Amino acid sequence: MSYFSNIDKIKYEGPTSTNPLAFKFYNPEEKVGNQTMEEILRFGVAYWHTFTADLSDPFGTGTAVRSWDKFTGMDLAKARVEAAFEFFEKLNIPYFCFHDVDIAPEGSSLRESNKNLDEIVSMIKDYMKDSKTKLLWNTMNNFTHPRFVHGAASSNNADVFAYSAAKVKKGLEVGKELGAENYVFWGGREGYETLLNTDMKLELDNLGRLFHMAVDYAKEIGFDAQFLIEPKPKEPTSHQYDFDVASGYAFLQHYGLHNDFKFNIEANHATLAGHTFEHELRYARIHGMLGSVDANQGHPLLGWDTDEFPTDLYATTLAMYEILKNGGLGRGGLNFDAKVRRGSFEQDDLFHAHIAGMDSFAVGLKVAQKLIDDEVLDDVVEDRYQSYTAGIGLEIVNGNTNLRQLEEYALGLTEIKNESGKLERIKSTINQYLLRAYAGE
Ligand code: XLS
Ligand code: NI
Ligand code: NI
Repeated sequence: MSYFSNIDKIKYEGPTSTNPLAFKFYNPEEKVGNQTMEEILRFGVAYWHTFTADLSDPFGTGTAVRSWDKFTGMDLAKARVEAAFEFFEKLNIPYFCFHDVDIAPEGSSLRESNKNLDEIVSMIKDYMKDSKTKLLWNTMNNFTHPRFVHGAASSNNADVFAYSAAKVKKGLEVGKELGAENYVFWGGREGYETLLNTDMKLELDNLGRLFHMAVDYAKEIGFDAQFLIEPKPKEPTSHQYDFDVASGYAFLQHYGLHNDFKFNIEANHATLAGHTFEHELRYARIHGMLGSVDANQGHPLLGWDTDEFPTDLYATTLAMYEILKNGGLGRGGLNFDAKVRRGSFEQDDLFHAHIAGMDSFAVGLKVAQKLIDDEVLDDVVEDRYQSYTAGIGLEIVNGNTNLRQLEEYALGLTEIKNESGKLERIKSTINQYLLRAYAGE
């Protein structure tokens, strides 16, 4: 049975194509540097937004029209798998990601939930045999059910900790079964509302304990995926423990987990934390912690996780700049943790949204590669930090000086001369690179 019978395989038709169901910039086989676009970008579809969500919001019920919604329960879960693999094939997407509850309904007990999961996982495994689409990562939803009201590993209730741990154990087994490249922890409710009733130290320690147990169990069963933490500053709790990359990195180092984890960085979470997307990518990159990306964008006027499909070419360019400078994403990828707007309820919108996101990152990739080839920003930065390449600057970075010597040096200075940061000139150059990419140059 076909769920997208009106849609053919999406092909690359080039920048002048007027076919809305074609890629204009994403050409999987095209080489950028010495790899193909497909190899560098490693796009993934988020199962929850694309096959499970109904587009409801806190003020309105679902609007999504989905041909698989005529089913319920396990039949619906199975129909979604069929629809998903048809979608993957038609979109020519190399990866997908899911939470346990996206693919299979929760049962009335943990045992029953696991049984439902096993059934769907084995169906997915069968579909994967005939598909090029692989599992970028899986995760467990330890935040939606009422039992997680006070958190999962950071709950005040030890039974909830145990339940969460049991779910993570299952998640690792599922990841192994399906050959996942990564395993993600997004701390959905790992945070707190108020300190008035919270033992922050115990909650953080327990979170560290669960991560250690996960690392140990993965080793025990021979699941060699890269572990990833996905920071987010707020929502649903007002204080999420994995606020951003910097605080997450401090947490990982404190608990001795930094060699076992990297970060899954989401654009909209970066902006919620008051950072730019590229700030988070840079912070992770320079510490060797950039693992994977949840590719989306926030609404500039709204202060929550709107999870829009990424279409801002400036943002995709600066993101790809960091990713290329990182030498790529390794086992990670660009997972579209993004949802069509509530008003975009038709099924075809799912294709249009992914095409928009894939084309936007393809443009970003090409422009970023050009900026790197021409050393545009390298030259700017090199020039700006010249003072550290000789004289007193070189002494400072080589660790050859101290406060006494620096005082002596400073006392001898008659004038300190700074130079312009030339921000507007740099932005103008980036615009020029973007516009030349549109022109196909
Ligand atoms: C929510 C998160 C979530 C994670 C996976 O804001 O982005 O979707 O990516 O649990
Ligand atoms: Ni995410
Ligand atoms: Ni998010």
